[in-house]
Amino acid sequence: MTRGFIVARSLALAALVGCAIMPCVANAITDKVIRRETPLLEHWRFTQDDTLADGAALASSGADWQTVSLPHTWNMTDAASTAQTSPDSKPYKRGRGWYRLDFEHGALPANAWLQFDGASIVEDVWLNGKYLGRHRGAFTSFRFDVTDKLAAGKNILLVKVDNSAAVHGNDLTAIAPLGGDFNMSGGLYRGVSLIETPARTHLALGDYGSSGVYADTVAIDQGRASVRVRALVENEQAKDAGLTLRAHLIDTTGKTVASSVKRLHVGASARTQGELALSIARPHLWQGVTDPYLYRLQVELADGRGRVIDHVEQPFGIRQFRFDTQAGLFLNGQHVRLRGVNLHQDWQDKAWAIGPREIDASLAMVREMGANAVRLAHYPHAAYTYQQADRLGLVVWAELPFVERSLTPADCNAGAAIPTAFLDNLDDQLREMIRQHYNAPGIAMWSVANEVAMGGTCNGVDTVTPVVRRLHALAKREDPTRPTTLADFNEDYPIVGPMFQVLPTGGITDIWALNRYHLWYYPGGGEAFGTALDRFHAKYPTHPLGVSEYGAGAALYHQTDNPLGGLVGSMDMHGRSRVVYQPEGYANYVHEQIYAALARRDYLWGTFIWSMFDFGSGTRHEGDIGGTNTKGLVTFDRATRKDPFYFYKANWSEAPITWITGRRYVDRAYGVTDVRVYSNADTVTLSLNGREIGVRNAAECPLRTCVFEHVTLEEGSNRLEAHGMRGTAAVRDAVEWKLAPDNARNVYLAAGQIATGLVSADGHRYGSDNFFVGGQGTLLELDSPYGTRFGTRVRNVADARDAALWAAVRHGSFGYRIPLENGRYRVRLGFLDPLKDAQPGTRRFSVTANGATVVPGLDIVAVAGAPATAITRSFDVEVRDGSLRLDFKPELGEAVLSNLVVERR
Ligand code: GCB
Repeated sequence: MTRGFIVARSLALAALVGCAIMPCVANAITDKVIRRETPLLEHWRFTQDDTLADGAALASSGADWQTVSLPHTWNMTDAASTAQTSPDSKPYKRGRGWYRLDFEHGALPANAWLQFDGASIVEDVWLNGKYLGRHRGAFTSFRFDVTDKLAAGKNILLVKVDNSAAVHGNDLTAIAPLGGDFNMSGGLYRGVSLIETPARTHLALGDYGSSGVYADTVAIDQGRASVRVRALVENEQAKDAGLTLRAHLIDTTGKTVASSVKRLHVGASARTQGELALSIARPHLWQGVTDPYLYRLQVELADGRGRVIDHVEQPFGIRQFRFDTQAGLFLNGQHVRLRGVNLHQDWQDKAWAIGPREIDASLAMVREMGANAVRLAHYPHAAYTYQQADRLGLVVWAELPFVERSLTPADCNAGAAIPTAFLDNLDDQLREMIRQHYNAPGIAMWSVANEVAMGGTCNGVDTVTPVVRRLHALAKREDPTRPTTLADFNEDYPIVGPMFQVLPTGGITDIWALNRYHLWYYPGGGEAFGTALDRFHAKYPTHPLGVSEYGAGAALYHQTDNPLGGLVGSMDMHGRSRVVYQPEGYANYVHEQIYAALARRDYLWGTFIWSMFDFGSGTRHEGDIGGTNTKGLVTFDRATRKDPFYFYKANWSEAPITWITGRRYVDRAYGVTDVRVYSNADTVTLSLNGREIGVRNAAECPLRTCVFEHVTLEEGSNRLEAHGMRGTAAVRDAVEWKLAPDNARNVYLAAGQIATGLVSADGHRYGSDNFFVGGQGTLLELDSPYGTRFGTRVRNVADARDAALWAAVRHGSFGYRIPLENGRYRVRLGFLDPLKDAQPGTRRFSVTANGATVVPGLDIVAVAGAPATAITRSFDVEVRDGSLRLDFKPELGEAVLSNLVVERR
C-alpha cells in the first residue's frame, strides 16, 4: 500500500469529514475503521501526449514521465495566467494526459472501490491492465468497483484524461459544457482515493458517486424537527441479506439527539432503499451566516450477526427554504436577501488544481466582504467547497454545466441534431451533482443551465428549451425538495445570428435569475436594469426572480478621472476580446449604479456579482491582462481587493470599514478632484496633509458612499486620510497621491478618453476626459461592439507617442467647466475630423471661452485639407471666478474635440 495508507491510518481518530482532497477517514469518530478511505495523491507519473495510444501507454513503465502529486493540471499557467498577453498568443493546451500510479496493497479487502473526486474532461481508467471504464464530465466524482481487480502486493493504476475541445465529429461534442467563458483545465485536478469496506453489502458506492445517504428536513414545527433519511443499500453478494440500518444525529457537543433503526432485507445482487425518520426536539437550526449550525448525521449498516459493515457520516443542517414571488426568500421563516457572488474553481498559476487552502482563502474573502451566498458557477465544484460553504452559512446556488448550447456551431452548421449522447450526459451530470451534494444544507437551488438561450435555435429548430424542460423534470424527480433555477441570457434582447437565435428561457424552472450587464455589454444604467427586472417580474408572476450576474471589468493599472469620460472595452459581439481600457473607477461606477437599482427591488430573492475573483478565460485579452476575465472584485491571485470589493464590504459587512477609492491612481493629472470613500461609519472625516477637508455623516453617504467634491490637491505629496467612527470603533484609511508642478498649474486633457495618464512626447501628463457637460466621449478605432460612426486614425502627428491623444473625441454639443486658480492662461484646443468621408462644408462649430467667441465657425476639414488630420487653435483667457467655461456650439453637424491644454502664463 502507498504512504497514503499510513497517513490515513494515523489520522483515523481525527474528526475529518471533508474528504475531497485531504487525507481522511469517513467514519473518523468511531473507534473502528469500517469504511477506510486512502488518498492516492502522491508519486504519480504524468505525461501530456496526444499521440500515445492506449496499448503503448499500458505497456509503458512511465519511468520517463514526470512525477507529480494531485491535484494536478497541465494548464496551470498556459491560459489562466497573465502570461498570455496578446490575441496572437497560443490557446491553452487541450489534449490528452496520462497518469500512472504504482502502489502496494496488503491483504485484499472484501470490497474495494476507486474514487475520483473530479477529473477533466473525459477519463478512462485501467487497474493492473484491466479496463475499468470511462467517465464523461469534468466536475463530478465517480467510482469504479475494483474488488476483483485489486492485487495484494503491487498495483498499477493508469488514467487517461482528455480535455480536448469539442470539434465536429469527436466524442467531446457529447459532453457538457459546449461553451463558456472559462478555461477547461485538463488533468486529475482533484483527489483520488481507494475506498474499502469489510463486506460486499454496503451503503451504495455505485450510486453516481454519492454517499448513498439522502437526508431532508421534512418539517419544523412547534419546537420539533422531522428529518427523513433515505439510505440506499447495495448487496453484491449472491445471496439475500438481512440487515439493520441505523441513523444517529449528533450535536456539536457529541450528544446523540435522535436515532432511528430499521430492519432491511436486500435480495441477492440487488439494491434497496431504507427510510428512517428522525425526530429532534428543540432543533438547533442552520440559519445561514447568522448561525450555521451543523449536526453530524451518521448512518450505519449492520449484517445479520450485528457486525457493522458500513458507515457514512455527513454534516447535516436542519433548515427549510421558501421562495416567494413578492417577498423573496425565507430561511426557516426568516426573510433573507441573498447578497451573493459568483465563483469559479480557478486560481492564478494553479488553474483548477486547487485544494482546501485555496478554497478556504476564497471563501474567507467572500465572508469578509459580508456576502451571504455564492453561486458556484458554472458547474459542480469540489465537495469541500460545498462543505465549507455550509460551515460558513453561505447559501449556495449549485449549477449544472449546461452552458450556452446543446451542440457546437460546427455540428449545427453540418445540419446535425443534438446528439442523444449529449442529453444522456446532461442527465448523468445532473444526477451526479444532485446525489453527491444532496445533504448540503446551504444548497438552496439546482441550476440547470447558464445562458443557453444564447444557442437558442439551430437552423430554426429550438435546441435549448426542450432540454431545459427535460432537466427541470429530472431535477424535480431527483430532489422534489429544492427548486430548480437557471441563469437567463438576453430574453428581451433577441439577437438573430446566422445559425443561432436567442430564445426566451423564463417560466420553465421553479425560480429563475438574469445575467445582465448594463453599463457593460448592455445599454442603459441601473434604472434600465431595474425596469427590465420589473418587466420580467410582471411577465412571469409565479416565478420568483433573482439576478445571477452583473458586473464590470476592472484593471488595476487602468485608472480614470471620470468614469463617464469615454468608452470602456470588453469582448465584442463576435466573442473576440480586445485590449481596451477598463479603469477600476469605472467598475466602481457600475457597481454603485446597478446595486442601487437592485437594492430597491424587494421582490428579488437575491443577487450575485460577477465575479468574486478574476479568472482564467483563454480567449480574452482585455484590460491590462491576458487570458483573464477581469470582472473580479479581487485579482486572480487573491492579492488585491479592488475598490468595488469595499463598496460591498461597506454595504454588507458589520466590520467597520473606511476605504478611499482610487489609491492606485497615484500620479494625478488634475489639481481638483472628487474623493469617494466607501464606509459604514456613522461619520467620516477627510483630511488632506493634516488639514480637515470635510465631514460626512451616514445620511449624507447614500449606499455607504461618501463623496467629497472638488478637493484641491497640493503640489507634491498629498496624504488623504479618511477617519471613520462606527459607534466607538475608529477606522482609518489613508492614500498617498502625487501632483507634479506641471499638473498643479496646468490642465492637459485627452478628450473622449476614459483612461488617465497618457504622457505626451513633450512630457506632459494628460488626464482622461473630465469637467465636461454634455456630449459623448468615444474611441475612434472601435468598429464594434459600439458601432461608432467614427473610425479613422490621426494622420499627421509627428511623434507616435502622441497618437493616443488623437485616438478619441468628445462630440456633440458640449462644454467644459474647468476649476482653475484665477489668473491668465493660454488655451490650446486640438481638433480633427474623425469621419472617413468628411468633406469641407459637412461640419462647422464655434467655441466660446467664458462667453466670448474664441474660435468662430470652424470647419476642420476645410482648414486641415483632409479628414483625420490634426489642427490646433490657441488663445488666451483670464480666469476671474475660479473656473474656465468653454462651450462647443455646433452650427452644422456635431462639434468635436480631441484634446485640450490650459497653461498658466
Ligand atoms: C456571462 C457568463 C459568464 C461570463 C460573463 C462575462 O453572462 O455567464 O460565464 O464570464 O458573462 O464576463 O462576460
